[in-house]
Amino acid sequence: MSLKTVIYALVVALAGAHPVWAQSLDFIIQDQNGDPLSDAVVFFETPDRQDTTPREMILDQTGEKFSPYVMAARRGDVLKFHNSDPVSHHIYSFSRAMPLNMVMHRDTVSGDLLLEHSGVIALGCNIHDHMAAFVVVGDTDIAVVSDRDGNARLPGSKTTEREVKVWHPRLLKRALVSVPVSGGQGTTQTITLRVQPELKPPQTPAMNERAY
Ligand SMILES: [Cu+2]
Repeated sequence: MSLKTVIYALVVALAGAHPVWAQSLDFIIQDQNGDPLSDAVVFFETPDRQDTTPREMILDQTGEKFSPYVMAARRGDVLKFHNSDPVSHHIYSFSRAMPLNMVMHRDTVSGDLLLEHSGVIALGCNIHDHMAAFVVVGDTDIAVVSDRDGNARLPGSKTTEREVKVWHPRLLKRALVSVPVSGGQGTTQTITLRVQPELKPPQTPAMNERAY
C-alpha cells in the first residue's frame, strides 16, 4: 500500500467514510449511441451551500430561440428575460415551479422573477411553436450544464454525496437519473443516458418575414 493510498484511506475515514470532492470532477455525457449530449444538467443534490447570494439569471430570446436552451438555477435566484429580437414573444409555462404567461415586446427586458420553487420550468412561446427552453431549479449551489461536446465539470465541493443527479430534456418523462461517482478526481467519467430521439430542428423563418 503506497503512502498516498494510506493517506487517502485516512482522509476517507476521517470524513466519515465518505469522500470529499475537494477537486473538480469531470464527466462526459453521451447518448445510447455514444454521441455527445449537450444540455444535460449535472449536480449533487445536497452539496454544501457555500455561497447563498442570489444570482441574476438571464434568459435571452434571440433569432426566435431561447438562449440558453437549458439553464441550471438555484432556488432564490432571480430570473430575467430579455427579448433581443425585433419581434414580440409570448412566453408561457404550465410548470408548477413557475406558471407563466407573459408577452414580451421587441427589445425589452422583463422584471425580476424570483425562483421560489425547485423543479423544472418548461418554457414555450405562444407565437413561435418551435421555441423551447428549460430552467432547472434546485437547492444546489453546484450544478453545471454539459457543453456541445458533452463535457460537464463539477467544481470542488464538500458534499458527502457519492452520486450525481443528471437531468436532460430528452430523458423519458424528463426524470432525474442517479449515477454513482466512480471515476474520482483527476479522471473523466462517462455517463450514458438513454434518451428519446432528437426533435426536428426548429424551422426559423427569416426575421423580416414576420412582424408582430
Ligand atoms: Cu416567440
